[in-house]
Amino acid sequence: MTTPDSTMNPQHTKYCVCTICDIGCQFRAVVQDDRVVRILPHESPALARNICFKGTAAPQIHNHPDRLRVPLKRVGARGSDQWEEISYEQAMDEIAERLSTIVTEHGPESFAVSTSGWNTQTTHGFDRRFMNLLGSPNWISGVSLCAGNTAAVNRLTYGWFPFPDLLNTNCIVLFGHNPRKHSWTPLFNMIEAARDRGATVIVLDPRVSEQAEKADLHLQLRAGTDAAMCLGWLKVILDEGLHDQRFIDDWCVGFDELRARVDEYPLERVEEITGVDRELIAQAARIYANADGAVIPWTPVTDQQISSTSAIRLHSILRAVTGNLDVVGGEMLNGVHPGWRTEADLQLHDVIAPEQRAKQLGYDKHPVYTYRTAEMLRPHMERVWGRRWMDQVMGCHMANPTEVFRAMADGDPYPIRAFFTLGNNTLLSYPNQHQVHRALMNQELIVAHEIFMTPTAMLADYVLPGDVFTERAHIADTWGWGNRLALSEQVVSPPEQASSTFRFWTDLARRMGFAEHFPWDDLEQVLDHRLEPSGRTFEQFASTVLMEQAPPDYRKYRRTGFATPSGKVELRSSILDELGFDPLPYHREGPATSDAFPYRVFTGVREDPFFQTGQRNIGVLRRRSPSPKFFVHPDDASRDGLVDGHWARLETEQGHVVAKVSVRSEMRPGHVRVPHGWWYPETRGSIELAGAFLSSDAVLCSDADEFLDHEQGIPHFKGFPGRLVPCDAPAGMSELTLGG
Ligand SMILES: Nc1nc2c(c(=O)[nH]1)N[C@H]1C(S)=C(S)[C@@H](COP(=O)(O)OP(=O)(O)OC[C@H]3O[C@@H](n4cnc5c(=O)[nH]c(N)nc54)[C@H](O)[C@@H]3O)O[C@H]1N2
Ligand SMILES: Nc1nc2c(c(=O)[nH]1)N[C@H]1C(S)=C(S)[C@@H](COP(=O)(O)OP(=O)(O)OC[C@H]3O[C@@H](n4cnc5c(=O)[nH]c(N)nc54)[C@H](O)[C@@H]3O)O[C@H]1N2
Ligand code: SF4
Ligand SMILES: [Mo]
Repeated sequence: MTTPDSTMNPQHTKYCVCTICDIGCQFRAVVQDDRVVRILPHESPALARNICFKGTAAPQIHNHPDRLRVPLKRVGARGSDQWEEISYEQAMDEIAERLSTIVTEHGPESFAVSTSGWNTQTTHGFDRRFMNLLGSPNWISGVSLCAGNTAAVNRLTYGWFPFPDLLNTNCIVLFGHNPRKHSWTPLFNMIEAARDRGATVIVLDPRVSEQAEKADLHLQLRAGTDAAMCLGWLKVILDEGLHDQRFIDDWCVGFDELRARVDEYPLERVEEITGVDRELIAQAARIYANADGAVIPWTPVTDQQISSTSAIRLHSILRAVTGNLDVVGGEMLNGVHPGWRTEADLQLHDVIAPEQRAKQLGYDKHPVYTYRTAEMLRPHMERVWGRRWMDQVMGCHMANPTEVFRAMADGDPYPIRAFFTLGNNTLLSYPNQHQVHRALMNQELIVAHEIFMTPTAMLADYVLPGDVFTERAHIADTWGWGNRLALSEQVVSPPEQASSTFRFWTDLARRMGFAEHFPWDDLEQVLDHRLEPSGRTFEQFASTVLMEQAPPDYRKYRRTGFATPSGKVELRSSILDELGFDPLPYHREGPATSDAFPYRVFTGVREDPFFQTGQRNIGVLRRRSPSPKFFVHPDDASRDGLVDGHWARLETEQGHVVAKVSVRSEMRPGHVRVPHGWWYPETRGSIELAGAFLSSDAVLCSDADEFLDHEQGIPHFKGFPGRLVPCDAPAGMSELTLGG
């Protein structure tokens, strides 16, 4: 008897780098008849555990019946989700023509792009390249709220964004950061290994998170008070002489001024602000400062709060004054792989005219994350790192998202009329969703490059179907942050007319007069170009390397100095000073709670089955977490009549959303967690924009000036005032019946 299998072609296996989330595990894809049938762990025992159940669901995601396969053109009113199928060539011709008209009429700055870049893998270098040739500085990204802004702020202090040496460290400090078995698995595995080796783990979190539960010390601080906590740690460290005086004398500037600022934060004050016992604060600071090699890994919680710039700077300052910079077990200033051209090297930032750069929205008001600061750092970056425009974690010099959405919605200070979104669910991915919606509704041209029909794509004029990571060749380089290169092979063909963002930008650029700057015909040619400094082609790389990393080179600053104006670690930032901001770190209290809005609301606690706004349509994942949840403490729940498993409405001055109540003793009383990224793909066609406004945290978060960090213009997601009331399930919700 013939089994169905024996009639098929044999299976084969290749290596890919997963982009379902942004940590990029390398694993094996098993292929049969041009289809990924299964995902297997890495063969190397060191890497085999770096895989989660989202990664193994790649076949269900990539082969899902909802995958977009052909270009779509809007036929009904914007957002009505009515489309006609058109050819890729027609779509590209029309997009090029319409964009040219808008740019001619309103100037190149009237064109904005939003992308995150890690899932499309090829977007980032090429979109900026195109925009720089065109003359538009208005590029924004989700990394403005996640690591990209940490990178930019770290550079103010010591000219680079370091990578924690988790393999050798003796102490790990997690500010909220909570990697788990199915959330940033490789990082979770590294923390577990360090713990097994005897490293101390300190967690600061208003909740008893998974990491807090296992920690040696847990400081259950009030949300949004991380900067004050760091100032308290510094107070202990400096008062007790636990700092590295020699490193400070030789390599830091501004120590006396820092000391004076730190003295404004005695532990009584820090205890009052953070709600953590002063003895516990002192104990944690001592453990960190006394460890022989300690790290404060990057965390999103300080990227998303009102004192973000100060809090991130305080992490940098703690690293420096305790002598943990560029040492074994500390924070490594690696630079990039010497045999590799980064995305920044593709971007052509010297081509855009300086006066166009200065039109970047945010350049005047919130400059730290814009071209303005990057221009100030340029000679120092070149001196130390050999690159004028280093774009660590995808975006160190972008427009301020809030200002971009205001310009799109209201034409203030100038109109933005065309908006492209690639691999980003823009509507749900920034604060003030109602404003983002108005901004999108007010555009003449929106193009979305997507793999699924998201609420954002529903608002577009053209939706172009994207390929996925198994359908294109790539070398993953930790987005310009680390110096590791990992091979990702194309294993199957993309469906019908789906293609990469590289193809999109190239085809658009060639239609708009920039052909000579887009000479590469396919991704392998691009990879040949990027590998050229190493003397290898992509084919040679792919046949010899799965993953490689340049060897560590500690204390390089002794040869080069730091990439700051003084060449030293700037405890007092000369750049912040020149920009007119406080050059020393401080704590700023978020908007106060009141009788009307008694809770401190924070967004986050990522859910294992989903990455950000994605995968709510993938049955095998959604069944693990069918509905969004608010977390509240039992005392708060009983006072407010909230019942576990029942629906409630969370209201802020900005708006309201619904989710199910999850009563949890792990929560700090008075706090409520709202999840990020919820919409309901199963309601497409019955609820407007597939329920994009029902449960999305972005509806609640304000981007009014009093909610923004001064220096970067980052919104306060960690502890804004809100109230919870019981309510009925939202109307029109169908029974969950999802394929895949
Ligand atoms: N309100 C609010 N905003 C936030 C956050 C928050 O907590 N609240 N979190 C912030 C954080 S931490 C981050 S990292 C960012 C994340 O921002 P993003 O990384 O942009 O994540 P999403 O907004 O979910 O959008 C990703 C989209 O890419 C699509 N996609 C996936 N793979 C591919 C591909 O290969 N090609 C193409 N073309 N598309 C693909 C998915 O279908 C999905 O719609 O958001 C930030 N924004
Ligand atoms: N499965 C899965 N894994 C993911 C993601 C995903 O979407 N799904 N997303 C990835 C991405 S892009 C990111 S950025 C990371 C984010 O993942 P994490 O770094 O773990 O961040 P969150 O899950 O948002 O929240 C972490 C903790 O911060 C605490 N917290 C809230 N407010 C504060 C505060 O003000 N201060 C302090 N110190 N703590 C606070 C919360 O209680 C929570 O326990 O996860 C990554 N991993
Ligand atoms: S943690 Fe999971 S989703 Fe993220 S890259 Fe690894 S396998 Fe993919
Ligand atoms: Mo993130």
